[in-house]
Amino acid sequence: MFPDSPRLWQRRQFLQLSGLSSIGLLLGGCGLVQSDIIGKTFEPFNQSVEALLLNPQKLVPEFPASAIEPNALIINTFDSTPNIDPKAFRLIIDGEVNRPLNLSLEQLQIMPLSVMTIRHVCVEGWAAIVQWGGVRLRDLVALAKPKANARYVYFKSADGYYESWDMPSALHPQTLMVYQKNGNPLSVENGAPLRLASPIKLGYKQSKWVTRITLVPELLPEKGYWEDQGYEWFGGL
Ligand SMILES: Nc1nc2c(c(=O)[nH]1)N[C@H]1C(S)=C(S)[C@@H](COP(=O)(O)O)O[C@H]1N2
Ligand SMILES: [Mo]
Repeated sequence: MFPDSPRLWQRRQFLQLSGLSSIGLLLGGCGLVQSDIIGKTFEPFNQSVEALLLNPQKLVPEFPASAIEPNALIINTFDSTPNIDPKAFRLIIDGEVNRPLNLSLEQLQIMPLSVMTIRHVCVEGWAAIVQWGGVRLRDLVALAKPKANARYVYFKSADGYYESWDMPSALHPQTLMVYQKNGNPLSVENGAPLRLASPIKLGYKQSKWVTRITLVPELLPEKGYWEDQGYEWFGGL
């Protein structure tokens, strides 16, 4: 359905990126609804990626902006802070997708901005109400046209951190790839240019400096930086 010519492909991609909305993604005429991602078996406990994209899950209540605790978010980085040139930055989305993506920060920033004020909870015993702004991960996954067998999502970070998430959590409407914190551009220490943020997962699931998102059918022996040292994998809140 998508022409092989890189130029045509880029044009299609740009049109889709610039006109993107969750509803438009699935129902709009941009050629995004593909017969190959519709009509696969519905698994109740382990819902298919297409069912999850069509049925957004229940929203977690958010806080008003007045509840933001500007100094409560403690920088928590296991090693050193990577310095990524935002101009050279690319987010790769690959694995079990029909259309692997390689997106610049600019392309991410022309997609619809979602802003949410939520509580960040670290297992080390602190929490902070933070406002995050960025792109819904579900929109990015939909854009990459996931294959029916995609069940988990791996996040690779520039500091060597890695994480894996279950598909329902990754496609939750409040799971965002963010580039703003408390109304400002994300700082390098907090994960710039792009990090994960979600009110449904503990802090260690929320990878900073994400450069690659890979959809996979099964979990690998490596499940996450902290998980591989004994932390619980699901990390739900
Ligand atoms: N790449 C990367 N992401 C990471 C971490 C890390 O060390 N490296 N630490 C995690 C932990 S334990 C927490 S609590 C949050 C902290 O985010 P902050 O440093 O922006 O407060 O980032 C998470 N994401
Ligand atoms: Mo944490």
